[in-house]
Amino acid sequence: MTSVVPARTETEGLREVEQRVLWLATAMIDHANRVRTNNSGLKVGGHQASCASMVSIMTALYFEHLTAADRVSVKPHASPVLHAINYLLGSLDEKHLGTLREYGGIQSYPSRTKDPDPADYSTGSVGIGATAPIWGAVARRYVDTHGGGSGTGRQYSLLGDAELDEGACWEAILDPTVADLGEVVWIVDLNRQSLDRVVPNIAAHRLQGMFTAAGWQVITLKYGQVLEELFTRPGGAALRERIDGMSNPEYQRLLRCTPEQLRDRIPAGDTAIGTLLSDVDDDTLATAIRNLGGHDLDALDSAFKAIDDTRPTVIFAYTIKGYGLATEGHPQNHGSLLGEDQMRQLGTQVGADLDDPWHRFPESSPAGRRCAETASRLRRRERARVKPPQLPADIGRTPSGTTTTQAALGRTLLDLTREAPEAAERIVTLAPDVSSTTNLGGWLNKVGVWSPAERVDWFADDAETILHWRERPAGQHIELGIAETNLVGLLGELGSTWSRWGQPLLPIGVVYDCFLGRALEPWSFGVYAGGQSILVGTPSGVSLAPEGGAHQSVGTPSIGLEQPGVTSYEPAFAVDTEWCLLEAMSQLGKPGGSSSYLRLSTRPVDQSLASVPADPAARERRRRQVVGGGYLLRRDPDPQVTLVGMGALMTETLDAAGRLADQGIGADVVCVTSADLLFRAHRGDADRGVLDQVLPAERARPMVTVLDGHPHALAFLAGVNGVRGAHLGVTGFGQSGSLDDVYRHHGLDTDSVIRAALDVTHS
Ligand SMILES: Cc1ncc(C[n+]2csc(CCOP(=O)(O)OP(=O)(O)O)c2C)c(N)n1
Ligand SMILES: [Mg+2]
Repeated sequence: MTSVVPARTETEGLREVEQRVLWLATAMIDHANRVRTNNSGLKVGGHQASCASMVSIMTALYFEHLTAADRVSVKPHASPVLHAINYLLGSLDEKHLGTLREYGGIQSYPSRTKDPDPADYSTGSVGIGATAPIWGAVARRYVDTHGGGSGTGRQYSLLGDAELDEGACWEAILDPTVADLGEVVWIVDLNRQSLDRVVPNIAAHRLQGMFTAAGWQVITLKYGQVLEELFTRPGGAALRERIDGMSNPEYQRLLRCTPEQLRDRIPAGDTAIGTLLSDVDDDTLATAIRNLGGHDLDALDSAFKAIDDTRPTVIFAYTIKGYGLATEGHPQNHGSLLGEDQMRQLGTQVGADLDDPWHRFPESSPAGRRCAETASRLRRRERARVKPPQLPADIGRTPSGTTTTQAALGRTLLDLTREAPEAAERIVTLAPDVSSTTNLGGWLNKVGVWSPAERVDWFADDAETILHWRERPAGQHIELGIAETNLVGLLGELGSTWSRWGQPLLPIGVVYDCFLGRALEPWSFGVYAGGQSILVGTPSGVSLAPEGGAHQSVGTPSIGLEQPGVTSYEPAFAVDTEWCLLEAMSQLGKPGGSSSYLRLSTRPVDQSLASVPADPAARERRRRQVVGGGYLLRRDPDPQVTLVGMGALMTETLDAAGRLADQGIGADVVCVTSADLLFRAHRGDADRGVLDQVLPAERARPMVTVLDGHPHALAFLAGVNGVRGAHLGVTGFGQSGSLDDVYRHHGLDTDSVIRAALDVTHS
């Protein structure tokens, strides 16, 4: 009979640290669910099994390999493992350990902004946290090539295997910039279980091939040293073949068998395997069958040492969900919790005490020393924060003639390079293959496309090339493939450089407004995680008429109004667009800052419809109203109706007011620039002042609201002064056609506005 030789790591305290991390993570969840008073009767929850499968990986990474310059994204359900490690490293106070999932306590999923201990990336939306370090790496390189200060270091992503089901992962892996990011390391916790099931055919070799094809280094940690040693014995090759060939569920079932059952099931009639196993004692057999590479600290050590930093690396670490716990390998263990007896049994197994669960290692013990050494290795130096640049509130131009809000975006960016060069240097624009169609061409020609290394522009001498694609490290536009999830992933990270490296950027991403929905969840998650950015949806609505129904956005004004952490604007005129953009930019890159969404249009609008006051004080008053949410654009001496328009439909709104006046029906006209800000004022979340100016109570009249989007977004305005309202907008999918055709189709043309006004005034 043979037994297991103690590994190097056991003599250096690492094994003890690993066991304590397992204990602390499990006990934190136990405390939250079983010990802490719970008056609501609602399940608190937590994921002991998901934690257990990541414990060895994180112990080996943090306590042996990580450096202070590295950053780590931890899979959502392993947050207690991160807290346990931070506690052992002295960066989380004991008082927090009993607060998991409590109001104001440590978070269910790692949170950069809410947890009291360091979490480099927020995770929780599977696939998004996993890809964040890729965008963190790009953002860091961008900062490095624009003044520096961000340093170097690996960007680790510790992800669950089922996260690879998410398209976000593959969108990111396939982006052409990513294959050059040697600092990116993904470690896949390959426990072959997702939330509901043991994944029958995870086909690791197929995944490996996909990463290889994308230019990644692939390292696979399948078996641990105990099994590897058995494979070298007579019958070992057959044993390996047998285990390799097993389905995942069959393997998982073995984890719940007695040694006697194992001796019966594993050989499956193969006498060589039977003989081999008969030479192994029960304990070794039980250890061997669960001896996977992702739980072998020495194997993990070798894998980390094998990472070459010339290209991204993925380590497939085979693990067992619930490793070391009574729930180990059970198909439904995702959310299952140990009972008191099982906790006591775990305590005995790992040398911990349920009645004194947060006990620390003595400082002089090998484990205590390892914790202290690791803490000192991982200590980060404080970074001084550069203040966001000074931005003008008003560049001072007054656009005339006919133009679009989309054109105003490009114009304003270009103007800033002349009028506020220091601020302009902090702007970085991003597009998922739509720079030219969203009017960024002029800006791109001026600032160039960003690339970590200079690239030859083979069309530089082609006189017929209007858009110059100069790729260089000083460039300020980042071009991505057509992947909106990547766009907002990078947007969030560029919007976090102020907090990570002390370098504020002003990131502006453009997307066709109809694809905002696709970008929304990851963008929202990025905003939740602290990224501050501007997202521009353009062109929008049905006003891109001939483009047709496939490209028309309907619900985005409501989305903008409802999205937390974001202020949304939908200006109608060029100068209003400039002011809103400058206001949005002034909110970026600082503690307490926020993001914005601008909904723009390609609809040409006569700028004289909203002539800007010439007097500087009156102009400034208008600007303040514009960035505050809206302004009273037309005052009738004897108003009978209030017409409220937004964005592209101001032309029809004003036209209707003129024709109503011709019929003797006076109409005030309000131009809304931000339904979001007006709603906040209406609700009492912001100063009501803007509403007193936009909809003064003494001028309250029946109201018609008009926008190129779902009418619901402006309908609340009738409630400001409690007037009767009619609400025009888009409620169905659309058609291609001329602007007139399309507006008529949706009941947004001037005639429809007039009819609605007559209806509400009972004229
Ligand atoms: C976008 C998204 N969809 C669904 C979920 C719910 N969810 C959380 S974890 C999980 C399964 C994760 O499995 P895996 O990544 O393999 O983690 P592990 O087995 O380590 O728990 C699911 C479906 C989520 N958090 N985010
Ligand atoms: Mg899994």
